[in-house]
Amino acid sequence: MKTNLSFAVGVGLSLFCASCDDEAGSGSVAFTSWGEEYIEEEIPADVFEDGYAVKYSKFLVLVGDIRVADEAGEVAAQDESFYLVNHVEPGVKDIATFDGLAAGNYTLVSYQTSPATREAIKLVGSVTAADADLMAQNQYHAYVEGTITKGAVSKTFKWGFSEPTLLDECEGERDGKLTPGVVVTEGGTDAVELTIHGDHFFYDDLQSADAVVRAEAIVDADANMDGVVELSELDAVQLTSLPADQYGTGGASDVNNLGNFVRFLSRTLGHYRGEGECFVKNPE
Ligand SMILES: [Ca+2]
Repeated sequence: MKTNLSFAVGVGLSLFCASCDDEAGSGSVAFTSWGEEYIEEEIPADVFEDGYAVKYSKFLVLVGDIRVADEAGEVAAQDESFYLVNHVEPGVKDIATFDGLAAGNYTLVSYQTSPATREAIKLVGSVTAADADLMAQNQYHAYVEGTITKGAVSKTFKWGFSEPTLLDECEGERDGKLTPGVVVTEGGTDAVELTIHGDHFFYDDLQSADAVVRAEAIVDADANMDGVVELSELDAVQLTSLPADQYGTGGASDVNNLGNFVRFLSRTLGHYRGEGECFVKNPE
């Protein structure tokens, strides 16, 4: 069986010693994924500008094609698998671990939240084969179910997203210092959390740092009033029909309705070591 793990040892070092990893020292990088309390528990009403609260019952994301490269772009480790995680399940989940990396700084780390073939999907934790089939057959990179509530108002949603997304040049806080990529130390393990942010679906601006979390427009999109907000109902809401100070798109000029607004946000779920960021790109 073909393995998806591939390693490349530094060629320069191997010219000078027979067992370079021993000479230079080697270590590991262990990637995990976590959806934080917002996905495990709820996004409480005080987070929302308009007093709604959101509880997810399912939050599937495919996290994969993790690459670790040095400053020159030389890939030292890559795992092409896509790990399917249901972030409602409590706890930080182990996904990929790379051992035997020569000690040093690998400043270029990337991963994807992208659709994958069924063969490339690995099940994590309580995720079922049926979940994986759902993702592969629909070519979803994310699938979420949940409930939006405020007082007597309650709306459910079941949304699937098919937006291939490369999260590139990730950096985040490591030992209190903003650090690009990973740092491999001799005999050590750099533990890196690929963090999924569940509140992003409710951001009211695609690019502004002043975006707030709100849900009124999404709740109001339930045109047939059956208590379920469909993505197709979001598609029917033009952004120009919403309050002028909400749902700004910045430079994303092709986003003109609420459905595409939320689809765009589905590309921003992936973060790095908690609040750390990556560049959001299209995979090659
Ligand atoms: Ca509806």
